[in-house]
Amino acid sequence: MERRMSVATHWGSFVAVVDSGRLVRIEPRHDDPAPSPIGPGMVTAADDSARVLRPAVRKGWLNGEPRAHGTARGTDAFVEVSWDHAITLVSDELRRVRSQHGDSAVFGGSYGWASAGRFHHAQGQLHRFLALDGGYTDARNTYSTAALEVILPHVIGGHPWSYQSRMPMWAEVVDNCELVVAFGGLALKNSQINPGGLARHQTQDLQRQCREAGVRFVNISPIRSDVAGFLDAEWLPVVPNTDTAAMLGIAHTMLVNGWHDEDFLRRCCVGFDRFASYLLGELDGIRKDAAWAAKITGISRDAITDLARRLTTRRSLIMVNYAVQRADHGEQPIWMSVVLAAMAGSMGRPGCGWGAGYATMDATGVARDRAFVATVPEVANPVPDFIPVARIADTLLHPGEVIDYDGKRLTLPELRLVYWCGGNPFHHHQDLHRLTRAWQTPDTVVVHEAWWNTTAKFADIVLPVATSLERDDFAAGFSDPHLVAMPKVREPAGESRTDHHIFAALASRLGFEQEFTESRSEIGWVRHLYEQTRAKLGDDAALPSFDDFWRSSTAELPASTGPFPGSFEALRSDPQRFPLPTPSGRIEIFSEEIDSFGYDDCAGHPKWYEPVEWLRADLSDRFPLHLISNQPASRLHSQYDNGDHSLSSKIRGREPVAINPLDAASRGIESGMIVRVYNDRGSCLAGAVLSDDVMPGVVQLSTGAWWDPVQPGLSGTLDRHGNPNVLTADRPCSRLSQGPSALSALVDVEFYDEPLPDVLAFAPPSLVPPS
Ligand SMILES: Nc1nc2c(c(=O)[nH]1)N[C@H]1C(S)=C(S)[C@@H](COP(=O)(O)OP(=O)(O)OC[C@H]3O[C@@H](n4cnc5c(=O)[nH]c(N)nc54)[C@H](O)[C@@H]3O)O[C@H]1N2
Ligand SMILES: Nc1nc2c(c(=O)[nH]1)N[C@H]1C(S)=C(S)[C@@H](COP(=O)(O)OP(=O)(O)OC[C@H]3O[C@@H](n4cnc5c(=O)[nH]c(N)nc54)[C@H](O)[C@@H]3O)O[C@H]1N2
Ligand SMILES: [Mo]
Repeated sequence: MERRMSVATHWGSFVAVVDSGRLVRIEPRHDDPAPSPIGPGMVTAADDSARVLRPAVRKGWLNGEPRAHGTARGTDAFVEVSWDHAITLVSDELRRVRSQHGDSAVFGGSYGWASAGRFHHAQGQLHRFLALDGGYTDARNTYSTAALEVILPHVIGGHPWSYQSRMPMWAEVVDNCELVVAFGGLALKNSQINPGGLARHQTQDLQRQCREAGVRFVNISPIRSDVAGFLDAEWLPVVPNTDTAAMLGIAHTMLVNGWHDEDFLRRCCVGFDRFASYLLGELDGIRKDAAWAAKITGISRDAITDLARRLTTRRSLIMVNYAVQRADHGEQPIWMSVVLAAMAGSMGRPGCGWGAGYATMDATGVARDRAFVATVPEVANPVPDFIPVARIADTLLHPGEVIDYDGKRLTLPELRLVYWCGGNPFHHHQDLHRLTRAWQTPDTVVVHEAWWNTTAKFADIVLPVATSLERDDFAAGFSDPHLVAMPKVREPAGESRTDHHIFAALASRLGFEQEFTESRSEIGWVRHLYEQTRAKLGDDAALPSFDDFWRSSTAELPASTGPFPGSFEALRSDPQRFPLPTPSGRIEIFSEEIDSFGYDDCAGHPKWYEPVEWLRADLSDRFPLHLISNQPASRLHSQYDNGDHSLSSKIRGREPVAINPLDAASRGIESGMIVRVYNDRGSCLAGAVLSDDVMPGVVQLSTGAWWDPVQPGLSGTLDRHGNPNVLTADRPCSRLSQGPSALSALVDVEFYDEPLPDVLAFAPPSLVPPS
């Protein structure tokens, strides 16, 4: 007998069809106008050969071989052990490391997206466990938007993410805006996603409404298809990483023609004069005019002048995506985009002005916020140490070194035990060969994973976890006004357990089980968090009882009514009464605070800094193509790369790389050929796709193909599968944010004229008996 059950994921809600306990298929929900094809592809992965079925320990580690440096992490075989044995090994090692090296030697940053679900939130569970056990070194900011998160509080004030409720919503754009200029485009592929889940995908409809209302779109991006075809956008291909120069050219044109909004700049901003003298070249002798910008960006002088005119004469909205700041000096395009919007005269007008991240998930621009939903209670971390999230390899390689970060000086701690739960550093980090070297330094790496991905293969102790399909929970996405039930639709594969179950067992061994579990069962917790939500929202919200919710699978949350402090509309109306939460109370075009840090790579106002790697760098003689490693259309990061949908996107098993036909022709590359993408850091195979959508000089290879090194221990070894992070640089954006700069990398591409090696990314490591 078939049963239909609710499923919630970061890529939407679905219906699981289950027959006698077996998951048969996953279908779209009838009320989702744009369901993601990733959902149905999850079925086969649930039982594929890459599943981790039993706890496993790296052989060398188990045999007590040297625990730091020169280990065989990533190359060794694994020995399967019982849960009891695994729990003993992990709890003993936690005790040893804490007593010998202190609590800050335990790294619990564990960055990553894990899965939807309020209770089984991997990082929430890990942090609660580690905090109760004595604490851990944490990681700050995200791989998504580190530069933005650090710069924006200086410029517009408030919480790093507060811009999401302060910028115009799509519905307001429809009603009020005439011109959208999108730096980095508006890729619909990315709006499949909402962290935490979503009931219905809305962005596509909202974008269509804009078009129907006559809003014009300009796509400033190296890739034409970053904007949906139905928007009929103008495409201005831009040399990657030069958006700041383009914006400066537009700003200069506004200034010299007197088109800028002097009134707003005077009343609501500080520091325009100092910035203006930079624009005019009074400080460095270089006028940042349209001709200057054209040379750098490849956008014509006329197009830049035209944009300056249209931005100041139309009701306009300047959008920046996240990719533009995941780059060398990534703070600058974010800061400069705010300044440009302030100059354009639209800042603080309904549906106009400035906003970021519209094309990054089905949440930004859809709703300002959502009502309160309870989560697993946090426990304060007794250890104060943290690292900027993308400095993990630096920390492992150079403990004790002092680095700058947002005006502070941080000493990188010495990490002895790395605990990862719900993330995939061998997906997300840049320069994987460098990470591999760094990864040999700690004594022990513990990983909770469902699949033998690269991070699992590079661990010492792998604890197999149940997936989100294999546990009871409920989801509440970012700004999504729904709760969605997530009943267990199948039993955990093999001996896998939930993260919570594993931590409860460890807590029991370490003597704080009761504090960790609060004596609740897992379903008891789910019910508790739901009831807490229901009680907090009160009678007006009228949430159904837990049992009714569980039966009907969704519950509607009341709309969030704010307050949303820091509004630009309020600022425009009366800056004295409604100051921004910045030191000056205004938009900081010049920041005294940043200026006082004295950084040579982030001055007191937005500036053009040449990236280390870009198409006009000397290095382009050897590596003449700029690599865009953007988000994959066919999966979320590395998740479900082993699922049907992602697998069907591969070319002879390799990740597709898109290349302009001109660049392909000069290299004798044809569509469907397997090519080698390479630079001095590494190389990978990929399947060529010829496309006019990619500007000449640029190649596009999405992230997320599980890294498949031919010789795992060997630096620079060929990746058979197509993971761009063997090519990217592990270089901070600047001393201010220390963010990742994945989008600043030069490569070359050649036809791979050798016998094709099999892709072994999805094969488990060798599992051997104990010796
Ligand atoms: N070159 C380049 N690199 C990039 C980017 C880029 O643009 N270019 N983008 C960056 C960005 S924006 C991000 S956000 C990061 C993403 O990096 P990650 O968030 O690390 O990537 P995911 O593939 O989502 O990794 C999540 C992992 O958690 C596991 N998992 C899922 N659910 C659970 C669970 O319940 N418990 C446990 N224990 N594990 C679970 C999955 O199997 C998967 O291995 O990548 C960054 N890396
Ligand atoms: N399907 C899917 N959707 C996702 C994700 C996923 O893994 N899969 N990940 C989610 C996450 S964690 C995040 S943080 C967001 C990320 O959202 P974004 O960072 O906005 O997304 P990307 O796809 O990395 O980049 C979008 C486009 O930016 C353009 N671009 C790159 N560099 C430059 C540049 O220097 N200048 C200009 N003008 N354009 C440039 C590229 O052409 C690229 O296609 O996406 C989210 N959405
Ligand atoms: Mo991200």
